[in-house]
Order: sequence, then structure tokens, then C-alpha cells
Amino acid sequence: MTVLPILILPDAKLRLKSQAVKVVDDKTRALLDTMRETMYDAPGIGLAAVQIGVLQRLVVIDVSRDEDARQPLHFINPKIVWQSEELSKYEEGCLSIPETYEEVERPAQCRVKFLDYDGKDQEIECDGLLATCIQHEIDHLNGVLFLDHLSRLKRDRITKKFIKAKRQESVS
Ligand code: GNR
Ligand code: NI
Repeated sequence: MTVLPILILPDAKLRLKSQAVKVVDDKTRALLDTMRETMYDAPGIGLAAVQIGVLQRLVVIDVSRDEDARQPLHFINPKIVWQSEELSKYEEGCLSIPETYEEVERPAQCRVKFLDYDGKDQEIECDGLLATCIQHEIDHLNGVLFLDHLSRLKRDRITKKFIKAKRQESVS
């Protein structure tokens, strides 16, 4: 079992675009395993590879409530192929922006195409927390954070707080 440290705002890597996975092999699966273990350890309901410093289009999600009946989902090269007109608001958090929660409005439902853990083509329709989470994770693959969906005032306040915290860390 491997748990890796999670990159924290304002790490510049979080703003980079991740690259498509060309071949799904045992190395890809080992990375997904590490991402899943890191997500459960955090704990979080989703994780994009960039959050552990790997710029590949890989996502893991588990929105199930029960720790004893885990339902991990593994997404390779996920792509949104449809989003509903209907929107929904959810109070989002991010493991890369600790202890910060803000309401974000996104399409309430979406369809996502991806390759699964075995490299097989899949397409699923998402709603509720899963729809919110997969959109949050695909944003990460494009260097986008939930902050970017907030007002400039809120985004700047939060960003400055994390820049300051990093500065304090380097002098202590
Ligand atoms: O653990 C997480 N919780 C969460 C709550 C609401 C909306 C999105 C998320 S994802 C987040 C984990 C994370 O940062 N994934 O990138
Ligand atoms: Ni996140």
C-alpha cells in the first residue's frame, strides 16, 4: 500500500494540463491503486493524478458512504460528452485546498466517456454527488480548481491565504 503526499495550493503543478494516457498497462493500474489508497487515507471522495504530482489524465472517485462497502471508480481519460441544462449547487472542498468549503454551481447531470481499470471503453450517466465530483476532477485534469468557479473576490482571498501560509512555513 502506498500513500503519497497531496500537492497544496499554490503549487504551480495544479495549474498544468494533464496528458492523455496512451496505453493502459500494469503501471497505469499501479498508479490508480496508489491514487485510490491516497484518497482513502486523506480521506476524500475523489482524487486526480495531478494532486500527487503526476500529469496524466487519471481520476479515482468513491462517493459511497460505507467504509466497509467501498465502491471505487477508476477513470482513465474521462471526457464529458453531455451536461444537463439543470444546475445544482454543492458545497465543495478540495484536498489541495484544505479546510476551505464554498458553494459551486455546476450542471446537475452529465454523461462521461472513459476507459476503466481494464482499459475498456465505458460511458456512464452521473447525477448528485457523483456528477459534482467527476466535474471537479476533470477540472483538475485541465488545471482548473473549484476556486475558479467563485467570484474573483473569494478566489483572491483564498489564494492569498494559501500563499501567505506557504511563506510562513518557509520562515518557521
Ligand atoms: O474529498 C473531496 N470532497 C468533495 C466534496 C465536494 C465536491 C468535490 C469534492 S472532491 C474532494 C477531493 C478532491 O479534492 N478531489 O480533487
Ligand atoms: Ni480537488
